[in-house]
Amino acid sequence: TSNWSIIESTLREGEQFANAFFTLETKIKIAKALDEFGVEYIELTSPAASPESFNDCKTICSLGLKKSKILTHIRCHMDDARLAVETGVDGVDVVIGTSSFLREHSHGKDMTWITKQAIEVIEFVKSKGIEIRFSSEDSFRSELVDLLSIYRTVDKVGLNRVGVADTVGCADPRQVYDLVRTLRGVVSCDIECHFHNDTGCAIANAYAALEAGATHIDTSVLGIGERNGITPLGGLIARMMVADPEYVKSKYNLPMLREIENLVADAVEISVPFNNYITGFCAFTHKAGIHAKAILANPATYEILNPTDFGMSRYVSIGHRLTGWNAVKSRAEQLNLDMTDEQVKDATAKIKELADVKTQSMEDVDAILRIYHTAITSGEL
Ligand code: HCA
Ligand code: CU
Repeated sequence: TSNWSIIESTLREGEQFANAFFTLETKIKIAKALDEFGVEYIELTSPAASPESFNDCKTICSLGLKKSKILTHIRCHMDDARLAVETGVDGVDVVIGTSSFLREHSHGKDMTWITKQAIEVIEFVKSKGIEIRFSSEDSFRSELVDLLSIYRTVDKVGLNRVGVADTVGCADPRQVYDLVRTLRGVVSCDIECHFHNDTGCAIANAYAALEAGATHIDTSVLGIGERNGITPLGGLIARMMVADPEYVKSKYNLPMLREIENLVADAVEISVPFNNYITGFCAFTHKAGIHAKAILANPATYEILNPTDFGMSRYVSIGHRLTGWNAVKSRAEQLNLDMTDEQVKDATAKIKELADVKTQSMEDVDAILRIYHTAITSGEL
């Protein structure tokens, strides 16, 4: 799983999130932050969506970002393709529904028509010297023969990537692995994957896709998108940091993750979830006495990710009934209070007694420690 890229779709899929409304100013801020973070591609809403979408796309293309290439995302239609190539984008992501659900209830076209249309759009975009990707919407509810046949055809025509999309979030990692593996044997171009998170598989599916030979994963910041969204940028980073830390660290400016999430959370008026990957408030908080003791001895005992890689810090929670004297001792040391183990154990018993009534804040814990310490130095204990 090394040699893959991120197609960051906060400014396309993310605009389909219920709360999203991005002004040009906000889009520019997000695009610059993503560029700074180091994503390889930034995908923007179709210029065919509205006049402002067209203008915003043009403006973002003219920012001259350092690293990220700009893509826009269009229907498989010549009118959209003509607009897209006028915006100055580096690449165009084309999509069309191939499942019977979408063929019958959305555009009403058969595979022969879809294939012909795809070739025309691909040839046109290529003729402008722009990157092109062709993707089938709702890939996992499409007929495998239809999918493979259209991918094979477009690969022969020649293009940068084909895309697989789990539009409804129904796929599981094994299905993803099988489909991408099969596709890897059929096309020679790159393979991009897009996973919705309706059943909580979006990160695992992205990982399975990479293991099977996919080269590009679609993400959005905090996973925002249609319904409950897609593979979150931070979640993919967390997963890949475990799989291949050096590669991830070499490519991305990891301490920026939190800033980008805060920026997007503010823009769409949500808060970062408590259990968010890497940046959730308790992502590096250790609580039970046994955990705290081990973490204080060696953080790797109970941490697979190192908070400092992301500019985050570790926190050992002390003022609760599950606490242990090792954690209390370490706090006493931090406070420069000279206490014997026996004295620390007495203080721990007091903390537990109080915490049985109500969780004690760090200030409460510190106060208890200071009282015990004063009592010791004054000879009362
Ligand atoms: C949608 C389109 C899409 C496209 C994915 C892709 C999907 O239904 O809004 O271009 O690969 O999920 O199918 O986001
Ligand atoms: Cu989608």
